[in-house]
Amino acid sequence: MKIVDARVIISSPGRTFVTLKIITSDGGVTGVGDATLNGRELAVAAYLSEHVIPTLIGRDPARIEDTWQYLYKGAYWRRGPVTMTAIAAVDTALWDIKGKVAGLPVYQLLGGRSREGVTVYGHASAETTEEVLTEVARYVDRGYKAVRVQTGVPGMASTYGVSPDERYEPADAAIPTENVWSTPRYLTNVPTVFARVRDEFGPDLRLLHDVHHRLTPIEAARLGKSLEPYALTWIEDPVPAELQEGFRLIRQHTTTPIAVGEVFNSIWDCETLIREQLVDYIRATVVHAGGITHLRRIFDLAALHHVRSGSHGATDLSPVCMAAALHLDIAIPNFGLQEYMGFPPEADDVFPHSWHYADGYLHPGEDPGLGVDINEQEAARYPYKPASLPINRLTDGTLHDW
Ligand code: GCO
Ligand code: MG
Repeated sequence: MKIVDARVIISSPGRTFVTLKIITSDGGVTGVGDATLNGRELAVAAYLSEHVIPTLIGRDPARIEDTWQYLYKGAYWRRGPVTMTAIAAVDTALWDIKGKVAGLPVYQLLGGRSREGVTVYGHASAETTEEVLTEVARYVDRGYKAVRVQTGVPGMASTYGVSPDERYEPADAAIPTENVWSTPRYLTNVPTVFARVRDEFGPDLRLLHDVHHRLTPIEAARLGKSLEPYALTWIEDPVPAELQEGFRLIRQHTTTPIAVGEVFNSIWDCETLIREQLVDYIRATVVHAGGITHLRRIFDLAALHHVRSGSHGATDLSPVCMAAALHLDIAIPNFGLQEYMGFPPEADDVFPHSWHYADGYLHPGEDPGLGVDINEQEAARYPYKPASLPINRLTDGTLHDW
């Protein structure tokens, strides 16, 4: 069996997704991989088309590990979001092919089921505390066991991650829009929000909060401390994570668990954090961290150090990535939680999938391979629409962390 062709499909069904499809010589067995890098989609598409696909033709698709090493070590320029997203797309598609050839869902190839379903968390966001209570209730009514809660910062015109729509779309314009941010106002407000939410919904509902990398370590320590009475499952991305050592300070001051990693591309981005047990959940995901092969390596390292998975699952990770994430989530021993924001209905049409939601859990389905495909005719109905993530400034105009 050989790879005879591969193509990159860019389509914007409600938002932009980049998909790699690999075609083999064997009776049309194909595999798909997500290659979406929000706001930088065409960079990955070019990397794949210009530099990767020509090297894939003629290769044996069964050699997943060797292909991974070939693309990682062979490029000389290791890591980085563009490279690792491209490698992830190839790796994911090859696992899809291997599953189809074996006649097994990918999770069976990863060691089989370790749990009955993948616990997910949904996103409750609203401008005010009063409104967000209604949003949380909507998730609870639909069976969610975990909810992420975000509100606007009082006095600020807009806040990232807060939207009147159920699915907030992070990339909202071709040229980045701007939000204004005040750390003091934010730090005063957040504990008041969680006091109300905990009071209203009782002790069992798992609550999460995303800081979007906006604090310094000492500010994050204060936030974690102030939230301790409300027993959050995690605070996410409390500080920018380029400096892994920064987490030591947060850790010394608070027992609120910490999640990090949606922007990580490789095991080297989280090696210190995991080895020193500075975080509780690692949020790296298939599409941005080198595919199933590499993410499995990260999760295995994490398992040695009491760190659990909590993979990113925003709308900009395609239904193909979600399928791959679920096969890993259901198989690994140290699964924690999976983010799930749902997809626009057009995206579900473009990507028919066997994974499904029921009563607080996602299930990968039993189809051979990943159980997801791209309907290219449908995809062609949604031409590429450029969109960028917003930026963030302090009240005096200083460009702030995202
Ligand atoms: C999350 C994320 C998203 C990201 C987005 C970037 O936790 O869901 O922070 O909101 O910002 O996926 O592309
Ligand atoms: Mg996040």
